[in-house]
Parts: sequence; C-alpha cells; structure tokens
Amino acid sequence: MTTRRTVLKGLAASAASSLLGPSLLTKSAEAATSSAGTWRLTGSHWGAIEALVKGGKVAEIKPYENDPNPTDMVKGIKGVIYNPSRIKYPMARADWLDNRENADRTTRGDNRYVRITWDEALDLFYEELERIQNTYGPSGLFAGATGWRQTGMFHTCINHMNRGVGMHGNYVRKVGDYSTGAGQTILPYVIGNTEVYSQGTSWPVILENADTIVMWATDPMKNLQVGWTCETHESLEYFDEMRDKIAAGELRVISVDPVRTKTNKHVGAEQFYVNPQTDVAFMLAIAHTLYNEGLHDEEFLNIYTLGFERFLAYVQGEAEDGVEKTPEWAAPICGVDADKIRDFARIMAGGRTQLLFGWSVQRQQHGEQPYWMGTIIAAMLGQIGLPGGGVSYSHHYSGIGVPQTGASMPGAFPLNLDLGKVPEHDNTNFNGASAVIPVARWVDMLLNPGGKIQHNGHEITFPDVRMAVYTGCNPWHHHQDRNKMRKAFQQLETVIAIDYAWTATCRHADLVLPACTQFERNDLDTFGGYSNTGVIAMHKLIDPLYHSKTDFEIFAGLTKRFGRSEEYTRGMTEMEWVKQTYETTRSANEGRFDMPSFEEFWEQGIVKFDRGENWTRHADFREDPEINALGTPSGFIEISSRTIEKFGYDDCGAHPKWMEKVERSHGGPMSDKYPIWLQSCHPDQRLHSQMCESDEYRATYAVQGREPIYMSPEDAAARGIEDGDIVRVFNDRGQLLAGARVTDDYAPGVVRIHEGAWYGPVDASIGALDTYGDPNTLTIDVGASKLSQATSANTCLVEIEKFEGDAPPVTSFGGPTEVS
Ligand code: PGD
Ligand code: PGD
Ligand code: 6MO
Repeated sequence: MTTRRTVLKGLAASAASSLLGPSLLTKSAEAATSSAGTWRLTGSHWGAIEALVKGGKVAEIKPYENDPNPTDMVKGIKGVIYNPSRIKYPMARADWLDNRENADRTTRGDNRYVRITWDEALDLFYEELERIQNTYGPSGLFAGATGWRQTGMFHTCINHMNRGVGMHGNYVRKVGDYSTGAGQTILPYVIGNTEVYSQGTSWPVILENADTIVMWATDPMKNLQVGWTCETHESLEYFDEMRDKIAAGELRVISVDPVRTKTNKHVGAEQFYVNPQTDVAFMLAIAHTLYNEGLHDEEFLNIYTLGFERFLAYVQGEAEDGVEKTPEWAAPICGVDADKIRDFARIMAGGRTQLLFGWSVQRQQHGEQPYWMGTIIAAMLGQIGLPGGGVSYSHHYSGIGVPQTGASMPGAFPLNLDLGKVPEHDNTNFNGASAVIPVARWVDMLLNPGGKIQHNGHEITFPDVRMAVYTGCNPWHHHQDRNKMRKAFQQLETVIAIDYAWTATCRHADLVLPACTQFERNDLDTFGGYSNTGVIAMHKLIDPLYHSKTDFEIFAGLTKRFGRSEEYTRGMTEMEWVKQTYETTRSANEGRFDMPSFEEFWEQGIVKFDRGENWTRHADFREDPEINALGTPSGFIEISSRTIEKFGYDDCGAHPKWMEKVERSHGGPMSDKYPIWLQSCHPDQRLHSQMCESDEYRATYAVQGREPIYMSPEDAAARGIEDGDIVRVFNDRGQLLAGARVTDDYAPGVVRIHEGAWYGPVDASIGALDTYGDPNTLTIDVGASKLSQATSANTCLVEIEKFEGDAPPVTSFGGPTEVS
C-alpha cells in the first residue's frame, strides 16, 4: 500500500531527479550543479522571486518573471540574508546569565552578550518558563505579541511559538493589532464587520462605475508593494488604468492627504490638503453641507440606517455642544476654505463616488471617529452597495479588490494544542488579572501591574508580568515611546527574543535565539492574499546560516525538554508537513479546482487558478437589508450607537464627534512648543523594520547613514536646514538624529519618518539620543480611546534643528558586543 510515508521515502531515494524541486537535492547532487548555479523560485512578502544559488550561496535575486509589477525592494532581499546584523549564535545578556532574575536590569540595552550553545539556550528557556509558572502562574508570562513574520504557511513562526510555549503553560495574550486597532473595533458597531480585513468591491467595477474616487489618507501604490502572504502585485495594474481614465477626463480622483503621495504622483490625482488629524472636523462640515443643501439621500438613510436624527442634531448645533458644524466652523481647524468644503461635498454628491480610506488616519487619538464619519458620509450619499459607490477601508492592502478565485488556500501550522491535550502547567488562575489585553497597551501593563483600564465595554486588569517571549515581531520597532519602554523593560526579569536579525528587541532581551530566514527553509504559501490567485512553493535556497535553526526545530528542541517534542512535531519532518499541507489544500479544492500532484507542484513552483467574478461590496445588503442584515446590533448601518453609548466613554460616544487631540499642529494643543507634526507612515523601501538591516539597499535611501526625515522647503528654510543635512528631532519624550530630505510633496508643518527605522541609542540610559532615526523614539503611547485602546502613533509633535558638530556613529546595526 502506498502511504504518505512511502511516497516521501521514494522521493528521498530519487532526490537528484529533476521531478523534485532543486531544494530537495542531496548535498552531492547540489555540488554538481553548483558551478553554473541553479535558479530557484520562492515567495515572499515582496512577491515571488527567483534566486541564483551557486556553491551554496545566493548569488543573485530577481523578481519572478511573471510578476506584472515587481517592487524595487526585491533589490534588498539578498541583504536580508547576508548582513552584519544576522544573529550567528544563541546569546545571553552578560549580567543576566550570571544572576538571572537578580540581574541588574538598568543595564539592559547596553548590548553586551555572551555566546552560549543551543543546549544551554534551550535549557535556560525551559528553566525560565518553569520558574515563572511555578512562582507566578500564567499571569507572569506574556507571549502574546504578534507581527509580520516572514511568509510561508508551515513555518509561520508565531504559530510555532504559540504551540511550543502553549504546551508548557498558559500565558497572557493580546487582542487586536497595531495596523487597524481603532478601525477594527469601531466598524463592527457601525457597519457590522471590521471592513479593514474584508474583501472589497472589485477594482474593475470601481474603475468602470465611479465618477469620483476619493483616496482618503491612503497611498495604495506604496502599500501594495507588500502582502501578508506572497504578493502577486496584480492590484497595481489598476493604477495605470486609473491614470489613463483621469487623463481622458473620464474619472476624477481626489487625494485627501497632507502629503502628495506616491500613488497621486503616478495617477495624477487632485491634491487636497487637510491639516493633520482634523479630518473629522472637515467631514462634519461635509455632512452639514450635504444635509443643508439637500444633497443627502433621505430614502437610503430611512431604509438602511439607524440614528441619523441624533447625529444630525449634533451637526446642526441643536444638541450637546450647541455648535453648528458649518464649513466656516471647520475651516480654521482643518485648514480648508469653507467654500472649498462645500465644493467637495457637491462633487461627491454630483455622481457616483467611491471613498477609499487608508489606515494611518485611525492610528491617532480618537482614530475611531474618522472611520465612523466615513460610513456616515457614504450613507448620506446613499451609494453603499452600488458599483463604484460607497466606502472601503481596505483597497491598499494585500491585493484587496482583485477579483477572488474562490479557491481554498493552504492552512498554517497548528498553533493550538492537539485535541484533548492540556499544557504541562494547566493552571488557568490569572490571579484576578485579565488573560487578554489590548495589543498596544502592553507597556502600560508592565508599568502598572494591577492597574485597570476600560476596553470595548469591559474592564481590563493588568497582570503582573515577569517574563516575555517575542518572535516574528519587533516590539522595539512597533511600539511607541522608546524611553517609556526602557523603563517598562526594567520590570521584566526575563526577556526572550527569537529572530534572525539582531534588532533593538534583541538588544533589550536576556536570551536571544537565532532563527533562520525563510530563504533557508522549505515551505509553501498562498499566492495573492484575498485574490487567492494560487499556491506557491517556497524552495529553500541555502542551508541555515551560522548556527541558526528553523523555528520548528527551535520549538521541537524546547518541547523535548518536557517530553512533548513528538506531540509538537506530530512525528513529521519539514517536508512532510509541507506536503501534507499541500495535500489538504488539494482535497479542499477537489471537484472545483484542479491541482497537480505535490511532486509536480514542487517542480513547477506555482499553481494558478482562474480569476474570479467581479463583485460589489454590500450589494446584497442593499438588495435586501432584512435577509442580508449587517452584523451590527440592529442589522442596519448605525449612525448613532446605543451599544457604544451605554459604555459611557468620554472619548467615544453615541455618534462621531470632533474631539481635540492632546497634540495637534497648525494651531492645536502643544503646537506653541513643538510646531511640527510627525507622521510615521509605512516605508516605501522596507516592510516595517524588515530589510533595514540590508546594508547596501539601505545606503540607497539613507542620508549620511541616517534614516530620512521628509520635510517641506518652508520648514527647512525656517531652520537653516538643507537637503542632506543631519538634523536632531526632539520633543519631551525623546530625541533622534535623521537625515533631511527637503521636498514640496510635504505641506508646511508636516514631516515624515517612516516607521521601522532601527533604534540605535548612544547608550542604555533613558532619554539617550537615537543615532539612526526610529520615529517611535518620539511618538506618544496613549490609547486611541477607551473603546479600542489602539495605538495613537500619528498623534505626535516635534521640533527639528540642524545638528552641529560630530554626529555619533550609528549603533543600530552589526549585532551585539560579545563578551566572555
Ligand atoms: P516587523 O519589522 O515586520 O514589524 O510591527 P512588526 O513587529 O510586525 O517585525 C517582524 C520581526 O520578525 C522582524 O524583526 C523579523 O526579523 C522577525 N521575523 C520575521 N520572520 C521571522 C521568522 O520566520 N522567525 C522569527 N523568529 N522571526 C522572524 C509592525 C507594526 O508596527 C504594524 S503592522 C503597524 S501597522 C504599526 N505601524 C506603525 C506606524 O504606522 N507608526 C509607528 N510609529 N509605529 C508603528 N508600529 C506598528
Ligand atoms: P500609511 O503609509 O501609514 O499607510 O497602510 P496605511 O494606510 O496605514 O499612510 C497612508 C497615508 O495616510 C499617507 O499618505 C499619510 O500622509 C496619510 N495620513 C496620515 N495621517 C493623516 C491624517 O491625519 N489625515 C489625512 N487625510 N491623511 C493622513 C499601512 C499598511 O501598509 C499596513 S498596516 C501594513 S502592516 C503594511 N506595511 C507596509 C510597509 O511596511 N511597507 C510597504 N511598502 N507597504 C506596506 N503595506 C501595508
Ligand atoms: Mo500593520
């Protein structure tokens, strides 16, 4: 009988056969092909790529030949594999190794580490888990952070950590994410779904039917360069069509943004400047105009929505603050002339209008409000559910809007325990504290054990956490306010970081375990998140470098310490998992989509499916709102929400409102002291902090070795700053060095440092100057509101000065200082 195992045995025996992917070749067979080199296909967040492997080394990487719009970032991938910041061996913080929980925590961050063996490292990891569970129980351990792990369904490292650590004991977890924390919390109350992660109206439908597209705080051509799974870049095709339609006068596209975006420059949209963080005031005045000029769709509001009257009373100044939200009221706040606001409302009401929101605008204080207002404006226009009309919160993300094939995609490595199994430490007593906390509040948690906060209608009690485990995420990039983090990390007795790059998270950890990159392992992935265009084989390019291991091997090693390795791996090897995952996908698609045998798939590299039908979001709800009710409490669009009102929050109430921010530029609070708004948007040339370590690629955009800060000519001239200068950027929370890039794409009073720039402090002290330019040295760490408790990274004011004298060297890259 042929079983899965016998097939794989057969495969191993004939490993040099061309039927097999090159990464299955035995070492001797590989050596034979090595002088000419072998091209191998694999996938990545940056799309499918082909790599020339020669003599066990990656010699060259180029985009997959059928990628319609490859990203320039492919040039940085080789440097992700080979760079001086790779973690070579397991390392322990020098003082911690000697003294463990009694170590001096104030020296955390001084980057002094001792090389240890894998056995020692995994013993230490296990001993610390035991100590924490025995001393504090599950509330002492935080292992809940998540992030942009590399692609590949089997090796999804966060699942490996959750399964491995979860077999040992319970721990504190998180809910929500940094990307859309405010949006994903508010929109289910308003329109019944997170919307941010939902399939949107197909691009062809939008481009064919819309008269006007409003790109509201979104830069899709920048952000669609990467995908959560292997990106196909199909969605980028539509922007050429958009450009051509604008040029032909068939489509009007307006970009509401304080910055002229990459997308705008490509398509030639109309630039519409609003003052940062003031969109809600602008939108309230639009609502006022739509209503008072009779441009709103009363029938739509009656049939499909609830609570308009209550909101209207606020807009008309008949309730609450008694202030009428006229364009004249909004103009000084949002910086747009009253007449221009009225024009804007009329343009939207004058034809079919598609609103497309990005996510940055909800990563600010009261970030729920602009999203709620977006739905209300779309409802007032009455076009939700029509082709080319309504509102989207997701068309800049992972290929949303590319018609979906409908095929089933591969599942990930199981993150949970196997059925019926309990962890070694099955204690579920969190000592009265919450087991799940809102993701962006974990630093507050460390600083306030026992403290209480509100979150989405519930009270959260912070646990007393003593140990944290991080993998597949880089909290010393992703979280706000570094100096607050430095204090918070002094509370932790043990920090474990698993990564392939020596990030600032490693620098602040006690035990660092070297994972390998995705290019050093075999896997498979969804090709085109949301579009489900196909399945891609991720062929291993080279063996794990230095002493690194796959996350699978690391947690197999950890679980062995408590006798559960077999359960963890289910007795299967990497390739057995990859093959089984493929076969499960093939079965799920049987009768609907043909998929070849695993061996053929592995050889050909990509299985593609026929593109799906065009689709319009919310068309079914429009057609029958009773049968296709939304997921809101009432089933209708909730312009006012009784559920939220009952929570009684002062920063997110019964309907959207304009609320002042703790810091706001252009005349807002704190602008006397720090007049410039710092936005920390997503990088054009990185994926967050990934690829920052890619030295040669970084050199193509760095300014005197520092992260660029983009600013207007007016702001530069007022401070005597020239393009290419090193500048110091500061506020009461911190200070950093960056390199000035002066460009009139930025409105006066608006600057940008892309998130993900590696933190490189001059020393371990709180307040230390950051030498490279991590914007989270400056950002504020407060919850967007009591509802979402999401990040408010884009509520941030700074001042800038030209840096005089000798700039300290950049300390971010190159790994730890090894001590014996
Ligand atoms: P990445 O840089 O992608 O950032 O934050 P996130 O933590 O996800 O970090 C991933 C880390 O995992 C890297 O260090 C990488 O080397 C490691 N890694 C990748 N693959 C593997 C693997 O297979 N195994 C192991 N062990 N490690 C691996 C992103 C977060 O940042 C997000 S999504 C958003 S939206 C936020 N955005 C902003 C923002 O707009 N502005 C500011 N100021 N701050 C933000 N932070 C947030
Ligand atoms: P950003 O680039 O941060 O992207 O997607 P998101 O939409 O959050 O911001 C988009 C636009 O919002 C910018 O042009 C900015 O000027 C504008 N904006 C910011 N604040 C305001 C405001 O107050 N008002 C108005 N009107 N406009 C404002 C992020 C998404 O991108 C996420 S969450 C992830 S995890 C992915 N990350 C990356 C990445 O790291 N690198 C690339 N290249 N692509 C990504 N795609 C994804
Ligand atoms: Mo995100």
